[in-house]
This record gives sequence, C-alpha cells and structure tokens, in this order.
Amino acid sequence: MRKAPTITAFERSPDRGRGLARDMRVRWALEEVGQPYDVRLVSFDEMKEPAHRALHPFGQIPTYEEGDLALFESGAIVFHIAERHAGLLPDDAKARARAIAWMFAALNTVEPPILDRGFAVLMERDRTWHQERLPILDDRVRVRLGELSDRLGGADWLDDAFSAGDLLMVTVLRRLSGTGLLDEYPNLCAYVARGEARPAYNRAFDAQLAVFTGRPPTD
Ligand SMILES: N[C@@H](CCC(=O)N[C@@H](CS)C(=O)NCC(=O)O)C(=O)O
Repeated sequence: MRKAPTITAFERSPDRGRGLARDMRVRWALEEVGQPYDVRLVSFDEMKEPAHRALHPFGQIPTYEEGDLALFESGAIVFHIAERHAGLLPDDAKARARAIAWMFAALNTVEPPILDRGFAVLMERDRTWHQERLPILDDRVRVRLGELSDRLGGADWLDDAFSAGDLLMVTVLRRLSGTGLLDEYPNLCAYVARGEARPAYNRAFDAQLAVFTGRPPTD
C-alpha cells in the first residue's frame, strides 16, 4: 500500500492554529480530495536547519513529501494535489486553465498587498511613520478587494464550480480577519464564509487547531 504523503506544519504557530499558517491550504486540499496525510511538526529552529532546508530552501512550512517527491510552496503543493486527484480542477481544459489562473491571482495579485499590510503591523508598529503608512497599505488592499468583489458579483465561486483557485483565494482573504477590511465587501465575506462552511475546510481547520489544543479533531 502506498504511504500517505507527509506535510510539515508549525509546532508553535503565531495564530495558535486558527487556520492562517499555510499548511492549512494543503490540509484543506488533501481533505477536499479525500487523501489521508501525515503531519510532521517542526519548530522555528528546525525549519532553519539543513535537514529541513533540503526540503524547503527558504526554511519555511509547508513542505510535502510523497514517495521520493519533495515539494515546497503551498501553491505548488495544492496544484500537485489538484492534478493528481479529482475534485479541485475542472476536467474541461479551458475551465481548468481559468481555475489555474485564479490560483495564481490569489497568490500573486491578491496576497502580496495583504502580506505587506500584515508584515507592517507585525514588524513596523513601533516605527514613527507606521501610522502614516498604514492607510496607504490599507488602500492597496482595498484596490484588490474592490476588483475581486466586482468580478465575483453574486456568484458563489470565482469561475462556476468550487476549485483550487477558490481554495487559495479563501485562505488568502482569511488573512484579513480582524482588520475590518474584508467587512467592507459583503460578497467577499459571504464567499469566505462559503469556503469555511465546506466540510473539508472544517476537517482541515480542526486538525490544525488540534495541534495546539491537544484535542484530537472530531470527525
Ligand atoms: N510562499 C510560501 C510562503 C511560506 C511561508 O511564509 N510560511 C510561513 C508559515 S505560513 C513560515 O514558514 N514562516 C516562518 C519563517 O519564514 O521563518 C508558501 O506559500 O508556501
């Protein structure tokens, strides 16, 4: 029998397992396709050691090991899972290409301004210019949220059926929780809530949280 893939996740997470660390994307994708997986928890020190860097050149999580294949980058891992299993990418070639475009859009167009803002709040809060800069960063996030909101309109998902593009986009938008920015776009809030309501999302969330509560996830 083929061994289940192994992913890495934080032993200690800044959000205490509330679904923001990027192993959540990989867990969710694996749950969507019904692929069992093992998790190896790593400390911040271990992530920077040669053994982990052999898997992840930037010394981060998540990684993904399946037989002799080792992958890093959450987007590449989700794409690999979506290619290997049914359920995360449409069969129709054009719809599939569009879903892949949304995966890139989530990580390459929507996530960067959200990360810039998050990084500023985390690391630059004490700088004299922080309060002056924050509204600029907020507005950069708003530009992308407004555009995404316009495109989504009243649809449930970005391109017809739920796909890996939605999975990544929802996890990216969730990084705004607590900022109030997403609340300005009711259709995006509803979109995120739809993602969070998926059974696979909940199984992944519970499994990540269980690392920190010590309580096993309930199925
Ligand atoms: N682009 C990478 C980013 C990976 C990343 O930033 N991982 C974070 C956890 S969500 C991490 O390991 N942070 C610790 C560090 O960079 O030292 C991906 O999508 O996988």
